[in-house]
Amino acid sequence: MFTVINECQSNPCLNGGVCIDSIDMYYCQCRFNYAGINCEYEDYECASTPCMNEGTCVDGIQTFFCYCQESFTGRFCERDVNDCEGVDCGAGVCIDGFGSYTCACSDRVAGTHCDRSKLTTISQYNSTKSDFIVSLK
Ligand SMILES: [Ca+2]
Ligand SMILES: [Ca+2]
Repeated sequence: MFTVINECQSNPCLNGGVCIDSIDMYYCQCRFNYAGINCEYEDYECASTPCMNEGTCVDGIQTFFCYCQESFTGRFCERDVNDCEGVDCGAGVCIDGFGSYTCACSDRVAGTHCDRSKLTTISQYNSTKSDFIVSLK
């Protein structure tokens, strides 16, 4: 004589696992991606801090997602966004930065986009300066 006890009655299997009753014990058939006697484990894929460049890791089922800082992209935020894309530096050369760009201008031009002639700038400067000197006299 033995008493039949359904060990599954307490619903021991977590995360949607299916309980299989046995003699004096039970088994949990875990759903995909879950493990442990009671299907209590699901891997924390963010544990290895896979997101680079201060990206934020969000754990998923057997995967993770990286939310990147504005100037980075890619699955691991490993790639720097090319901030020079679509930028016209005129006679200068665009230098990509982190969330910004710089136009390196040639000797004859100036301005954020190398769109001002330095010669104009200097003559403007000189006229302003002479006006200033005149006003002092
Ligand atoms: Ca996970
Ligand atoms: Ca960049």
